[in-house]
Amino acid sequence: MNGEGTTRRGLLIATATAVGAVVATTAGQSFGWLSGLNVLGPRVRGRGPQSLPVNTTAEEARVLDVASADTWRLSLTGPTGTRTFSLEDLRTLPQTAVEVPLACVEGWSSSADWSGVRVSDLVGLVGGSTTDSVRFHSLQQGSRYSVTTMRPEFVRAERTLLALDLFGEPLDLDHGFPARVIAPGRPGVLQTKWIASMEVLP
Ligand SMILES: Nc1nc2c(c(=O)[nH]1)N[C@H]1C(S)=C(S)[C@@H](COP(=O)(O)O)O[C@H]1N2
Ligand SMILES: [Mo]
Repeated sequence: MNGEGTTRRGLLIATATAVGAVVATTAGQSFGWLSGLNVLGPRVRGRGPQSLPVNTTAEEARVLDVASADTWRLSLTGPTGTRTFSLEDLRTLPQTAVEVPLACVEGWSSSADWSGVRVSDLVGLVGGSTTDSVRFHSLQQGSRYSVTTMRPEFVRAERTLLALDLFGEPLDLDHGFPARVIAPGRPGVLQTKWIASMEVLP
């Protein structure tokens, strides 16, 4: 065996070890190759609260106070008018559990167990129908993530939720407490956190 062969083999072993370490520390999650090797924040290492990466924290979004306040209410507007719901009110409605991955354009994707109220149920409570679109407003102001419009095929889907829980616990503030959008098949960027209001569009 010549020197070059030994060196190459050593390199291969070192590389395989590094890959193994990355796979082990990011179990259950998939990341871009380079981001997995970088020493960056929790968003790429899968160590956010509740074992899910965080895109924007509640502090960065400047919603810490409003999102954690007992006075939070969901405002829901539709053809029959506007209704408001406390978090307790939402918890008395039928809850649905779904496993849905969050996929972020920043290069990570991570599956999670969510539960909450079907968006279609909420739409029905204010006189909306299965052909309606819904606009969601976040407590977060002045960001491109503050408002999302959802087309009817997602609104009526049985697995589209106003999610209240993540892995069986109330959402962490950084994951959108008290309520966020979880709609299977939509990109992470549209899974709006810290929902303040929903409007059934005319
Ligand atoms: N209000 C609000 N919602 C948001 C964001 C945000 O910055 N503000 N980021 C979005 C993006 S880009 C992603 S990938 C997901 C990330 O959700 P997570 O931080 O709970 O993992 O939230 C989405 N919802
Ligand atoms: Mo994202």
